[in-house]
Amino acid sequence: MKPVKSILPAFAMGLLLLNCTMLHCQTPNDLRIWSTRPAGDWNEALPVGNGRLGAMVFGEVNNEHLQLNEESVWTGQPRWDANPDALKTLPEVRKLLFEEKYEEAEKLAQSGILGKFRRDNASSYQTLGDLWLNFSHTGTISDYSRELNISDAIAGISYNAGGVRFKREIFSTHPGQAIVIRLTSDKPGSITFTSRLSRPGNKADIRAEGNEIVMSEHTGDGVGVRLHTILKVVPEAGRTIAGGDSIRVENAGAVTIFLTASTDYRGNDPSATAGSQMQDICNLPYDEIRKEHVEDYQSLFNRVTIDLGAGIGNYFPTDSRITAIRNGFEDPDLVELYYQFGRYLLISSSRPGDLPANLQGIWADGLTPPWSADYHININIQMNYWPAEITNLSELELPFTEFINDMRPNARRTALEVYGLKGIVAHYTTDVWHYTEPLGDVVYGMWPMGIAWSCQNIWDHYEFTGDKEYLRDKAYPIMKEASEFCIGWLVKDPKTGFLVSGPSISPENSFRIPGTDKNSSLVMGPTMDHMIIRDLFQNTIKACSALDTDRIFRTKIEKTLARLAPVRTGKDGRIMEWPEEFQEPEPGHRHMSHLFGLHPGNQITWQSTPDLMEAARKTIEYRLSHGGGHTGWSRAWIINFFARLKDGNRAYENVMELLKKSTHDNLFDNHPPFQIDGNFGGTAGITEMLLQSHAGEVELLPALPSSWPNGHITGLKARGGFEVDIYWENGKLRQATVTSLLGNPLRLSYQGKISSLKSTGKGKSYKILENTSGLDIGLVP
Ligand code: FUC
Repeated sequence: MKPVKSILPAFAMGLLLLNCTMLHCQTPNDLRIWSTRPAGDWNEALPVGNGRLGAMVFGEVNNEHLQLNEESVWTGQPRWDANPDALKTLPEVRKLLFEEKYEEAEKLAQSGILGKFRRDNASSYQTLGDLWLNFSHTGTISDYSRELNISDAIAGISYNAGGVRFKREIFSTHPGQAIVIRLTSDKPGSITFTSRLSRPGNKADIRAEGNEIVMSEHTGDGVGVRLHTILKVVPEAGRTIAGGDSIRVENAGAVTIFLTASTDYRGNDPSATAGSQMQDICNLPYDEIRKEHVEDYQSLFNRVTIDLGAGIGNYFPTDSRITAIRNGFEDPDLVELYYQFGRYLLISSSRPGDLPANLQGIWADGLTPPWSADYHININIQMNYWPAEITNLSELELPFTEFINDMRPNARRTALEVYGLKGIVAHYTTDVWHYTEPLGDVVYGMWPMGIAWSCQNIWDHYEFTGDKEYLRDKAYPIMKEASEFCIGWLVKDPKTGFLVSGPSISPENSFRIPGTDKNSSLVMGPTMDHMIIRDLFQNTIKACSALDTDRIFRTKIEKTLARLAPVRTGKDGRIMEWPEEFQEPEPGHRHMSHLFGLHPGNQITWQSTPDLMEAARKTIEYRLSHGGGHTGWSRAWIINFFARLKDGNRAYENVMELLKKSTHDNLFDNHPPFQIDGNFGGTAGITEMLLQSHAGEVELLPALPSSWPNGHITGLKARGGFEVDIYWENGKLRQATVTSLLGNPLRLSYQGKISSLKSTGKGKSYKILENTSGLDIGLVP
């Protein structure tokens, strides 16, 4: 790709910059998503969130709109929808599949194993409602700007109206558990507006009294949570009039608006919870609330800095930068912004004690968001957490572990009643009521690997933090039960003698039944299942050793592992997705499940399986040449694949494709309309280009593209408890610093050069330089 910036005539750039200065626009290295116009639709609005409570800020001058979310606003209830015939049907489906009677097997599994109830229509995440602030500015509006500053997690709107400069600051504070809006102007007594709450469906009870509006509803027409929202308007000077569902403020000097909300999802009284949250915050000075918010946010966000080289992009509004990227412009600052935005989104949608980030994090409009904005566990939620450990946000992974932990009672019941087995199992998706039964259509529903895959993220938290208590009390009990299920689930393939998983699918993909024009999905032994089970078994064995526990169980896993079907390559050199080399009706399918071993797994590496690396590359190329990567999350996964293949330029090409084809103007991942996994997968992929630690060594700059010749990244984390800063120049390592947080041995690599320390000092930092024959590691005094 030709870097357009190098051919922009200098005088044109000068003019642009001059213009920009006049427009109050940004300075380089600002981490701001900004625009010179209000959001035209939801996908242009700006997200704020404190892990639980969030808003999309539209920024209209006369009609400010905040679409609100609270993570537990869900319809539905706990249910049990397992197919009562499952247990007796299972052996027959397996027999039919081993006899290669795919059509019959799939039909039987559909009627006899999958539950008949369509759970996807029975429960959904929903919007909390909408907040409206109606101003009636007249006269000329000028110098409008709307931004989200992701270095302090504050959204801002400013404009001139009738010669007065107005400003709004909006954030969602984690310490304060509230959304806070501050309205100011440069002319005393000039702020006049009406505030109102509403909720789609018009079923909410909304009352305004004094300085407060209260909104409550029992969602799902009574089958769902009860929600309670309080809005409090605190003006400085001026007067307040409440009536009906709104509060009017006239001629105030400045106004602070607080919004708190709760549901009864955790068994609490939501009005008491929202009330006490309001009580705790509404009398504090704004500056203090703001300061505490920024400090709390930055304690997480500031752990990582990134510089991929400077451009002129920061001078331009984010929407025009996305357009420029689509037209071939290279904008390393936008990649930095996109990268840090992924971290911003995780900090804003996943805090310890809260629910994990769903398909849309916490930001979803309306009463029926796509896929109910649920928790898909056949890649999506796992991808949400890929950046957590590596970008130094370890504690934000904990909601995911807790969520899987909370699924265990249902998951145990499903293992026992549906499959007659010990242990825990869940399928392609779940919701806040933690359902685990196989439901829906075979092509996505007949896949009992949801928990087993999640165990990888759960184990990773231990690998990065070395937190033994977490391993003993949280991770290992889940991994043990997931392994118990898999041990019982695997059956001997009469043809090969290996243990295989089935009946199961390769997530959401189909094959052509040999000799027919029909498609099917169900087999005995999809490759991905074996990769996931191998990963789970290997990690559970390591966990047993680390905790010095369950030796008999450990031996049982080892014996099962030894008999597990190996990865096979087909005649054309690609990794086989199914046990046979079937024809593929959709060769560019978005799921690339049989590459799990390359990423997020570690079974396929240059160090241990170079042949499979070549096969993996062919597999990706084939998918891409047939239109693969067409969803944001799929494209983001491809970045991670090429990073693991150590092909920096191909990884970069896919970063650009993600920005060009799957990114909205507000930098949200576009999976029409929005899905957050692509954002998280993108941030993870860029990290994997600069640092990897999955193959037993800490590898610096494994996939540095030629487009980022100079730069640095600081504060990344590596397995084994290391914090890593890397600086590079002219495409080569200039210097790295590795700080050992746990005192573990360190094996470092850079471009094939390897250096090791048998032990490191806990808390000690080491400076790494490349020399002609290897790497120098020196203790930083
Ligand atoms: C998986 C994907 C879809 C979508 C859905 C929520 O099933 O195949 O693209 O992301 O999850």
